[in-house]
Amino acid sequence: MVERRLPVATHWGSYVAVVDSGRLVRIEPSVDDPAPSPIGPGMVTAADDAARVLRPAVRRGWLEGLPRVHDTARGTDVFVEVSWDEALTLVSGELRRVRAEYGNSAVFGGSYGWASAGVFHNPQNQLQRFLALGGGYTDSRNTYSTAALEVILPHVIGGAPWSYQSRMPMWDEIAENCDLVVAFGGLALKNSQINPGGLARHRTEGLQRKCREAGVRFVNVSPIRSDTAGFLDAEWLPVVPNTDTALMLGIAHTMLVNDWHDQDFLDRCCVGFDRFASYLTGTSDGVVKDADWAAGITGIDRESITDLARRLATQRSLIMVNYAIQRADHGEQPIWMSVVLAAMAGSMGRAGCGWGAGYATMDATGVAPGRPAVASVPRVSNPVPDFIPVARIADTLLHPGQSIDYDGRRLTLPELRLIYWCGGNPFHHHQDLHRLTRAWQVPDTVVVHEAWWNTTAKFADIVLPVATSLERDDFAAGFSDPHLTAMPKVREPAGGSRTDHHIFAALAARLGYEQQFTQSRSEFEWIRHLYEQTRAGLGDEAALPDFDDFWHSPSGVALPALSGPFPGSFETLRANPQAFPLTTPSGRIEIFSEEIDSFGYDDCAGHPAWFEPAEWLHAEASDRFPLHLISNQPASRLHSQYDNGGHSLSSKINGREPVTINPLDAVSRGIDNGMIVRVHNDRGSCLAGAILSDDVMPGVIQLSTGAWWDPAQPGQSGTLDHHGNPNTLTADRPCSRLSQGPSAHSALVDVEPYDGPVPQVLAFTPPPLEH
Ligand SMILES: Nc1nc2c(c(=O)[nH]1)N[C@H]1C(S)=C(S)[C@@H](COP(=O)(O)OP(=O)(O)OC[C@H]3O[C@@H](n4cnc5c(=O)[nH]c(N)nc54)[C@H](O)[C@@H]3O)O[C@H]1N2
Ligand SMILES: Nc1nc2c(c(=O)[nH]1)N[C@H]1C(S)=C(S)[C@@H](COP(=O)(O)OP(=O)(O)OC[C@H]3O[C@@H](n4cnc5c(=O)[nH]c(N)nc54)[C@H](O)[C@@H]3O)O[C@H]1N2
Ligand SMILES: [Mo]
Repeated sequence: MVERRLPVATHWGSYVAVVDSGRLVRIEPSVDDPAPSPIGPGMVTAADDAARVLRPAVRRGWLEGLPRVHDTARGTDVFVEVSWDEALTLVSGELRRVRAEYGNSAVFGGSYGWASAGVFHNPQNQLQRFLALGGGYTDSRNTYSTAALEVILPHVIGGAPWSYQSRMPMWDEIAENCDLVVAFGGLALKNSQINPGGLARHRTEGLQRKCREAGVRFVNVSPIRSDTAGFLDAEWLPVVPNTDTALMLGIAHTMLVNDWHDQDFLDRCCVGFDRFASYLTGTSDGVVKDADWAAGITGIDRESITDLARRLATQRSLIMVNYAIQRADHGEQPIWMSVVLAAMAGSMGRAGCGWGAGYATMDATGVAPGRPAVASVPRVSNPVPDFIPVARIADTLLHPGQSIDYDGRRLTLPELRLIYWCGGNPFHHHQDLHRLTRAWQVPDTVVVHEAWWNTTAKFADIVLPVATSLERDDFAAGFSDPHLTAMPKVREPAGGSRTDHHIFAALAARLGYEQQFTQSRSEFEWIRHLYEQTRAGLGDEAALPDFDDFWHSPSGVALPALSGPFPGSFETLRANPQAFPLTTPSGRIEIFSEEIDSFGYDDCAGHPAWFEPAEWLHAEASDRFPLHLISNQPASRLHSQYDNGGHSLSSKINGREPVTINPLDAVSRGIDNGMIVRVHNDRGSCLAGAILSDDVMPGVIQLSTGAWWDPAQPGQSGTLDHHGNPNTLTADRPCSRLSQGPSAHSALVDVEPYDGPVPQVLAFTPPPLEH
């Protein structure tokens, strides 16, 4: 017996794999990590569970040929296991046919999803390189995380969509300089377990503690109390979901009428405050946005609003917004309005104060302003110009040829014939899975690379089994994490699984461009090459070890820290707006945007404004569906990843996803702790296990994302989900014509005890397989 200890890097942190005679025995926290995530150890049992895809498989109806288009059998059919040779011949043949008959834009390679850590094996990069070399594909733009923010912020503060990350105060600076943090959507530590691409150490909790010890006061504006850690002693303002904009307007009005606002900063560094002020005072629309008005909408009383306005304006303050508040109908508005509020409060551009987004949504934001560039698989420019806003996939399939608005442009939705998904799980992540099921019947062919028979694999035509990140060599470089970690393979791929790269190389060989795809490098040569390229790019000062030393170093290597001020800094703007303009049309913060105004949208005006969401607690539909569904990120996994892992499975109640309900709402419905309940609306229904808690405000229920969708009758619209995926209930409605982003957090439901026979959860059971 030879026990080996090898480093493991994941989106939820770094670990050590203990391997005995080639068998993965356990995954231990890394000793360097002060707050390791419990998700990692639970990966071990999933590695060989019954849900693993072991061989290429083709849906029988697809193999038999007809009907393929508008095929209602997707999601319900038997799969036939085939050899790799046969599978690759089918996929390459189908790509060739679709390209020849319909053109390359008929191939959808948008393939949104988080996949796994690893610089080389990034599946989207591999897929898009493969498809681009073959003539191109329809791409997707923006993310499910922050589509509204990504589109609105460049208009308001300039810069690239994600540039705010290096322009906002870091936790260290907050501890040193700030008195008051008001966090819209809170600062849930459960979310800071995660960082895209990996992270060497979880630092957010320690940094939050440091702020508290330094005396910073926190206000949690959120429907859920536990969105801030207990040690922060935060004041909790339970806000009616989706009404943050109204609350901020009420605060802004209070600042304005009391003359608490920073007129000097507004004059020198912003444009359009006058026009916005006439909206606040009601001159432009007859509605005074005062604290009473805001109280009526938000459920926060007038005194609290007034008090918050005074403290924000008179103390050294920081306004934080999370991402959830913009995954909602009109999600652009709270983001835009939060910038305006920070500008009014006089804190923008002062050390450790002002405005920032996404603190504690990942371990990187607010921890480090970025990291030096790391080489990645070279992108090939896509010859097809077509793209869709990421969350408009069902619209595109259902309404090809239709035009939609997007950030001042008109887009024509392309006709998609072949969907190629690799590294994402749309049957977890997309809103209204019933509508997605209908849309999924449209294309000729759906190809999916997956390691497990999750719902997306079950709804595919051709499933190619992939090696997991534990089953291949790579190295990790997390988003903003100044660290590189070697990821040597800790076990052999399960069954006949292959890496995504291996699959694409074999397909490229059949299609005649293998050499362009692989550049004649083996996988290990690529990894060495990308590391050495990174090392050379960083130069002598970074002094990174050579590849062989790096590869054998158990805890990886640190990259040099970046230091500011960064382009578009609010500090330099405040100091000298002429010398350091922003890249907005005016060079200043745009409280009024002539550009957005010129788009003429009825759902996104020239300045931030309150629009009633389509679904919220004061909507008419709340008579029938009186509870607002918050489908936030799960504490026990990353989205749907490792829902079959030990940690997530241990969080289930009677095999179902937990749903948290306020005792007032539960008791009036006869619901007890631990009971199986049915959550429902007109779009669908699911079972879940009830948890009663005062942490969730009355009128709100919380059901995290990511339980593998388990439709009672797959393929049938509205069917009951036995497991508890909230996207069986959410609406597939764009935030607005500006961003076309997803609006998962605008959904009304009701909940009742479930009295029927308790069905078995089949989410982790493969479909019927034939050989
Ligand atoms: N209702 C509601 N819905 C939401 C949200 C919400 O707040 N509410 N949040 C949204 C957000 S912010 C996001 S980011 C999305 C997340 O949506 P996704 O990113 O699609 O979710 P994941 O579960 O991370 O899916 C990743 C998939 O890739 C597979 N995978 C992992 N590694 C590899 C690999 O190397 N190769 C291949 N081929 N596959 C791999 C995993 O098995 C998994 O099935 O969900 C969105 N959906
Ligand atoms: N453990 C874990 N961590 C994760 C992820 C994961 O899957 N698991 N996913 C990662 C990803 S991809 C992303 S994008 C980030 C997402 O980061 P966020 O979007 O910030 O996270 P969520 O958990 O969806 O939401 C956080 C809280 O926002 C509050 N909220 C919802 N709607 C409203 C509203 O209208 N107003 C107010 N004031 N508050 C509201 C809810 O109470 C919710 O608990 O998290 C990342 N972190
Ligand atoms: Mo996300």
